[in-house]
Amino acid sequence: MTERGYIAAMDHLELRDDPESIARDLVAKLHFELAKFEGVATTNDHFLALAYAVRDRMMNRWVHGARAVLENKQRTIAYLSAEYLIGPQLGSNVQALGIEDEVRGALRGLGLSYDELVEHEEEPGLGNGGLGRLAACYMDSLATLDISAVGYGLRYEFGIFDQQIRDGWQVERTDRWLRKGNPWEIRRYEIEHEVGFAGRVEWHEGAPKWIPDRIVNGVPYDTPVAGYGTTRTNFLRLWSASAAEDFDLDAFQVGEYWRAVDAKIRSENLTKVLYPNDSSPAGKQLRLEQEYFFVSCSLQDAIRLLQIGGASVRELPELLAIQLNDTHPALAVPELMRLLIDVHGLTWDEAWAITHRAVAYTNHTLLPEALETWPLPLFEHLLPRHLQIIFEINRRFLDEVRAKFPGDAARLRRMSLIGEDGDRQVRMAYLATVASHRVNGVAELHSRLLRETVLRDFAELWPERFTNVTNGVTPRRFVALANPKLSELVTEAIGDGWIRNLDQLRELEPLAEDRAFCERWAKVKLANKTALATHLGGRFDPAAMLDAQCKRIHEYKRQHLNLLHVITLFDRIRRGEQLATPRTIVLAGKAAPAYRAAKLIIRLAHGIADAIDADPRARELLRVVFVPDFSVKVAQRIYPAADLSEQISTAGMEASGTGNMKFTLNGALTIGTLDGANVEIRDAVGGEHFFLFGMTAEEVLARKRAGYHPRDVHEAELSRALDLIAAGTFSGGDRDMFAPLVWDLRERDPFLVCADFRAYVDCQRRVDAAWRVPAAWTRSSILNVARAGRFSSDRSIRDYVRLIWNL
Ligand code: NBG
Repeated sequence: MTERGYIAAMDHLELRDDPESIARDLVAKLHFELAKFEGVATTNDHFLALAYAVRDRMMNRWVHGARAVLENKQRTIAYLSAEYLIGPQLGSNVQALGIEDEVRGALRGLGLSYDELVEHEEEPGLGNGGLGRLAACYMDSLATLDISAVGYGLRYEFGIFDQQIRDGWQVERTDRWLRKGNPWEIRRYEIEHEVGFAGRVEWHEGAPKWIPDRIVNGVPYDTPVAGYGTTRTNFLRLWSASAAEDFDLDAFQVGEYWRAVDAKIRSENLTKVLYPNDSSPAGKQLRLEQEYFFVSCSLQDAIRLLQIGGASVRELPELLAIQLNDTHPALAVPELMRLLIDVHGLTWDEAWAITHRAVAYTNHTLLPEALETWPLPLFEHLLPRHLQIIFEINRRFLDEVRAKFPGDAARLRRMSLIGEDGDRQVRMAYLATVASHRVNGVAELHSRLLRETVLRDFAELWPERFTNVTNGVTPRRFVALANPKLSELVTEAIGDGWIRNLDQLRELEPLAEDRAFCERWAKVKLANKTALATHLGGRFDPAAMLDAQCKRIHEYKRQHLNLLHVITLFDRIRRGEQLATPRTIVLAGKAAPAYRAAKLIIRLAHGIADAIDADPRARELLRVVFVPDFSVKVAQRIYPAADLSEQISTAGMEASGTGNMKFTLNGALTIGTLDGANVEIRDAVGGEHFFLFGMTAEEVLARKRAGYHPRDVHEAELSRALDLIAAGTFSGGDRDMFAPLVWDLRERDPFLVCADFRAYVDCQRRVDAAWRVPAAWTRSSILNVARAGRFSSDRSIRDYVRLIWNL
């Protein structure tokens, strides 16, 4: 095609944003893309047609952004993450384009409802929780801050399971998110990368050559990520596995048709399903295959992009910053080394210098069971060449340690990339740390504990390598989109600059003293609560305090501590105490399918809800509502409605939390421990506007070291609560159902639920008292929002730029 012809044709492609043009385009999509007409078109057809019309309006920007990456004009961030929880896209894309009024107008003209189509969209659940959502917030901020970035990941055919509740139990259902089509993604047919598995390594004239015995192709699907208030549009590039050869011809010829397609099925299984973050990562070959597959595709792709732009691999660190989102992509280290040495012919030292300058690692957990290690035999079988490379990295690394700490054999053993405790394993966090030029935790406390505990030896060796970037959340989705009423009020008061510069919320501070403003603020909250109550079928009174805990169900997050408080309130009511503050306790979250204790906690929440419902006095004052199938979409409904945010993990265990920030930014007050980013939230909003309780991380450690046993906690209300559970009060008389839970709390209590019980319950009394002074509560709510600007993911990304990426 000639450039002249192209430009001339492009001239006619101008898409206008007035309602009439949008309506015309929508109908054209219905007709030309979907082959539907008025009368037979379903809601899904209308949704798809609108999505296509919106996507077209993103294309100009998108093509532009892709060109900037190709032309190597600035350093591009290659964000490597096994999870992206991006949420529904229609609303946020319309928001980024700034055409909501026009789209609403267009739909009105067609007799359709925008809200209904937004509600119709099924979100891609390509992540488990905070980690995946963080990646999505960062993609949003990168685009909004006009930074060139590609988010690399996996296109799971089935994302995180759908949670249903049957008789109070969690039941998992396959998440078939693609079954009605995905209008946002574009498959790139011209790009395909080969990824090898297993086989052997041969040496030719001193050079290693890996001969894999299985090849899987990676094909990319791109999803645009539009910046807000800028034309920058980056993209997510998610890899899907496709068989290298659709048929094994030999097998086909002997008539074994089933065997002919066997290889295809096996290859494509690779990206079938997201791992739902179960207790232990060991023994999961498919997971290791997924991790290698996505890392290899992504690095091959990044190098390809660089070369299209005319650069050589030696320039890689100038043009690319590779960020490892936890250790799931840590195989990027040996894979980049392999590509540079075996494929591009560099020496070890050259390759190592490039890798070290390009790669940085973010740690997201201190929990030992969540730190990835791979059994050596499995690793060697699947990735023989990579294991050689890791051995060589380890040999050189241990030499460095030996030079700095001569004669310290224990230290060498502790730091080795190959763990020797029991069976030998590859330690992925150590591998990532050794290769990276920067390692960060995700909140001040977490980064400190990382340096002092899990990575202590490494921090002693390379103190300058360690840094902190406190997590953040995007105000576009979690305030502007999720909470239009509050956003309107804020914008009316201080203008709309806060959406791109969240520190401007500070200007709300004086308004906390303004009676009229406070009243309007309280009205917005009530309206949001009413909307949630209606959505949930009117199961609670919006005037009651809405107390919410929404996150994955995990013992360290202590949903059971929350439930013990609810039981205590229930018990007090039954014993005739006058409860002055009515509460609705909203719980939401998924339990990993193999995590029995977590599933039992969900069952207990339902048992308590039923017991309260059955008691006429209790149900006047207390309500427990479990909202099933927590997702980004559900979260967007709950945050705006919450009065109280439960952030009650055992201190030292929650790396950061990001739900805590989302609740705060929507005007909820927090009851929380000094854990993760709670510490910084409390510092920011002020201690008098935050309900603090419980042991500190240091106290938790000391208590455990001193030999903690829950038996030593003497709390009458706690004993009563546990007795009620054990007696079958919440299980229709069944004394066995919750026995494991009660036993664990009485005999082990690894998360110190019993030890923190009294402090928690007393703190809840302070919450109740505060709630009874509505004016003061509202004032605190406003000040929480006004002072939480630093929890924008824009600030986090600026920190990454400054401390890690050197853009
Ligand atoms: C999670 C932490 C959260 C944190 C998110 C995002 C993992 C491994 N870690 O506290 O538990 O907010 O990461 O950093 O999912």
